[in-house]
Amino acid sequence: MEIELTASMMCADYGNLEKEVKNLEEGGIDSFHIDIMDGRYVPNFAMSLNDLRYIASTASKPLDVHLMIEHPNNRIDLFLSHLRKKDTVYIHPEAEYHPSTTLQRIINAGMEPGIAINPGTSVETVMEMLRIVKKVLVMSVNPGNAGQMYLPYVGKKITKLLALKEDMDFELYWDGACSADKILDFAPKGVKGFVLGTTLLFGKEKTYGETLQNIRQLRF
Ligand code: S6P
Ligand code: MG
Repeated sequence: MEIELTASMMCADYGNLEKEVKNLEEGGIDSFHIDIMDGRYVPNFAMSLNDLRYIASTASKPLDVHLMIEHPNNRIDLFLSHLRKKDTVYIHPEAEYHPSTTLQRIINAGMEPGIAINPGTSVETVMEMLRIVKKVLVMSVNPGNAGQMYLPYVGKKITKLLALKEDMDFELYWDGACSADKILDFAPKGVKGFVLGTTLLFGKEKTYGETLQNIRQLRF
């Protein structure tokens, strides 16, 4: 079973960002997760446009841009102009009056559109958008910070989404407090990819290559 592993770059060492990107790519990462925050939609500022621009200029693997900002439609071109066709842009439907318009702009620009679903957001409220996107990012922590605890009630929602994914033609991705036991549990059920942060990848004794290899050797 092939799973996609994405590095949450807000957890990287900013004093050595070029080296971090290089080590992650050499270690076998599949993509770079860029957490853009505005201090309004979420109570934090993590990464912003210049961080995205720098990583886009130095990385050869795709970017996975997670917009945690209010009304992304107002400023989406700023982000899209630095991205490539293989990159993904996730929006939070609650942050926009007309989220399907924003998703269409991402599609028109040639990028992959996605929606991010907060722990407190039900599947029913995003149902129509599941037909528009190919990627759904399920938040297993509240958006805003790395290093939080997994919220167990999200598991039931993942089960619901897994039952819909074939018919509605999307893949499911996991964001937040991702540990090896979560990958062992949810990858066989059909979760396609996992965002790796402080729980499993960053700030550890092991090199990125060792950690990523260990994950890929997990027996499902
Ligand atoms: C949270 C953000 C996530 C975190 C990631 C960090 O707002 O969207 O992408 O960066 O969850 O991973 P961890 O293992 O520290 O929770
Ligand atoms: Mg994220």
